[in-house]
Amino acid sequence: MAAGASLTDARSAELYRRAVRVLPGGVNSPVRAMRAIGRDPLFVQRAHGAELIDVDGNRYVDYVCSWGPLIHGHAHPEILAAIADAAAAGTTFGAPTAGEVELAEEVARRVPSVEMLRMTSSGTEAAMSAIRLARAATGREKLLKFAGAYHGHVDGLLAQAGSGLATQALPSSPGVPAAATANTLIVDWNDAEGVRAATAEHEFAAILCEPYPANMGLVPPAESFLELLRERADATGALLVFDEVISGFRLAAGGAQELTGVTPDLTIMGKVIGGGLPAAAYGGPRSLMELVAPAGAVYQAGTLSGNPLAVAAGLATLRMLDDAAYAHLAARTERLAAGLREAAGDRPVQVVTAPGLLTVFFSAEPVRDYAGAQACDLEGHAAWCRALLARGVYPPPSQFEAWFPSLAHDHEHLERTFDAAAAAFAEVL
Ligand code: KE4
Repeated sequence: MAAGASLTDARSAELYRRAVRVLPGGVNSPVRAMRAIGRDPLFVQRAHGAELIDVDGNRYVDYVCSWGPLIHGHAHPEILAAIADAAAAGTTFGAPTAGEVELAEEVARRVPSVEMLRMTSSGTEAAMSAIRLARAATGREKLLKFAGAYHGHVDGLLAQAGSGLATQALPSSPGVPAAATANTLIVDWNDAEGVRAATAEHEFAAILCEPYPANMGLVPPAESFLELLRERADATGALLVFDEVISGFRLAAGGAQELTGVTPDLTIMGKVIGGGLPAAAYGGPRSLMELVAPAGAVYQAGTLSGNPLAVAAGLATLRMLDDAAYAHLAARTERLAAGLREAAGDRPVQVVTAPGLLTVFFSAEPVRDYAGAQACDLEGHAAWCRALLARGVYPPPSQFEAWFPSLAHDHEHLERTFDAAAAAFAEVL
């Protein structure tokens, strides 16, 4: 697609007209609607490797990659073959399979703090269940989370900060009863004093965080911040819960807890673990996980939990993630960041990166927390994303998300990205 070319999106537009009559906002998950960047969604026809092709035949270098699962890119032949082989043996049994044991053993090898896990079909379910387990294990009810962190759409986590520091949170969505968030308290990310005050005042069942938050855009933990969470959890009898749905198996083989050396009590996993099919999990030491039914009394269940096709895709995905893959992904992400910084020149933009993750904040100042992300030039970011789409690059359509480069993004994909980014910056800033 020539630089500056506008998108031909007639087929997407026609599908969207039909979609909004039968799907809320025309989509099955809000961010896909592209409302945050001021355009209607593009409907995907197919994808392979780092490339996405929409129903109008427009080709894109894809940096959403289904929001993280596709660390090997789209339609990887080994993953497709694993899914096909599993499907030939049946799609679901409602009974245990060897694959579920193998996947749990594979995860335990990569994430030593996860001696045992329970699979679910979504990250939301895994987060909800991990919180229930933490409450059962501690006999406490209160939960500390961080502003801007997203852990799925369970009622108690659809919460916004209360009126004052360390006061009970308020629902952030209609339909969430005040009672559901009354035990949730919210502190700003990277606010050490806020954490100290909240954990001095309240007895928490859990301190829950994305160790490398990517749902306010990518905002890495400040120096020693995760260590502080570990120390406050130990000092007060709370469990430290890492939501590694995004960071897990991406930042490193063992996720953020390997990269930082800070070990949580429970880990929430998703995305990569299912290799692009619906799968997630929560896990930790046997002493905690054996409280979960039927070993213990904490009830949690799921018809398709540990689905054989998702397990096959997850196993194929993890088994290809060796040290060389992580080194390659980290180097590729750094190259992407460097090229985007060069394309931005001296414009008020912050390119933040971690292995396999990146965010371009439209901000003159570094972003340290959710308020900083909210203060970005959201209109400028939206215009830049629209300009990237018109030039064949598909960025995450929100300032509060991360780019997900994959092992399929090669030199040519990055060069196309840099050319489009430079032209888009010139157009909007
Ligand atoms: P799911 O229920 O969507 O499988 O997982 C929820 C979840 C939990 N924890 C973290 C850290 C997450 O990022 C997510 C979901 N991530 C979003 C993207 N930021 C999924 C995209 C969407 O909602 O459509």
